[in-house]
Amino acid sequence: MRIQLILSFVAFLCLLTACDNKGQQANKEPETNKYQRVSPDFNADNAYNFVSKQVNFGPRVPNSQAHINCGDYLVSELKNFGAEVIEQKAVLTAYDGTQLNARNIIGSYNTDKSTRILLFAHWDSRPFADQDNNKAKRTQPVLGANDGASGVAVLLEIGRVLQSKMPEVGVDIIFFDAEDYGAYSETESWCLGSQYWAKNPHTPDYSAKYGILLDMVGAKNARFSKEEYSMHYAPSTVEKVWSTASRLKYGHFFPNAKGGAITDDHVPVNEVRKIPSINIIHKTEDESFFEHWHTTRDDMSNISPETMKAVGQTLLEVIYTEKGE
Ligand code: AHN
Ligand code: ZN
Repeated sequence: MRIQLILSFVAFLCLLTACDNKGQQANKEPETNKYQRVSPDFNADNAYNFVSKQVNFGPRVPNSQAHINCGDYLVSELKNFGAEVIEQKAVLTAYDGTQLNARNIIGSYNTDKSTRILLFAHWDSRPFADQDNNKAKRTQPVLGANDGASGVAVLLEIGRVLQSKMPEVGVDIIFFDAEDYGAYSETESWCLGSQYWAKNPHTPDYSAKYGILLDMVGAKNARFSKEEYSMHYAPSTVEKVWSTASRLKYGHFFPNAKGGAITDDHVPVNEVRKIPSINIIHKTEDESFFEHWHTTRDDMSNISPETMKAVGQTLLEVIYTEKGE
């Protein structure tokens, strides 16, 4: 008798919850007030593998064999993803007089479109880990999993997506060389590849509606603040990218916070080529770069597919919501 009572009570409870679920289902808002993404999926595992592939060549320091091998790989990958590829080779003089055999690698999509978006990152890695805690390691080269390879990896995955479905606009991807061979006291010594390209674009009078630089976009819990040159030269692009990230629920990576000015590849693109360009770069709340910046610990252990997904999907959404001509 008692068992029966309990059983019927349990049955009664089940009925109640079933009714309740049904009620919730019926009351559920139609998904209309939820933002519907228009861009194809950015595959974060692919992006992760593109970082690993670059890092496995070793440090991509100009004039090294690893640098040549990785450059060849990037050219073949862009071609594989359907881009029209132009290689721009130049001998550039570093601050210490070293002649760098540099190579800017450019991959273009929808070349007949006049409305163009420029996406860029540097692909070289720093010759000295001068920020390493261990003094003995400061003359060693940097692997640059985050500082270099992460931005390139996000752009390779974007190239793969572009091939699968063309957006309305044209897109140019540039992997700049010789960004990281600089001396901290000499502003001009950084960004040699982008400085060269800004004065000698791959097509005469090349321009774009706006440019987006990716720098250190692969670390766990990355934080991208609104960098000062970006806000000065391209505030509407900053707004577009940050609001798109927020709509896609990636707002925690893109806080509404100002960051200081950074000498980086977007500076010559803004100042010489006059393309309004922003820098998506990892900066902590206390204004320092990502933890292992310019150390021997900038390796695969820092790399997070979640961070690259947030950056890559946001960029794809920006690209696929852009109207072309
Ligand atoms: C300077 O430290 C002068 N510029 C930062 C640009 C940079 C170096 N990004 C990655 N590595
Ligand atoms: Zn660097």
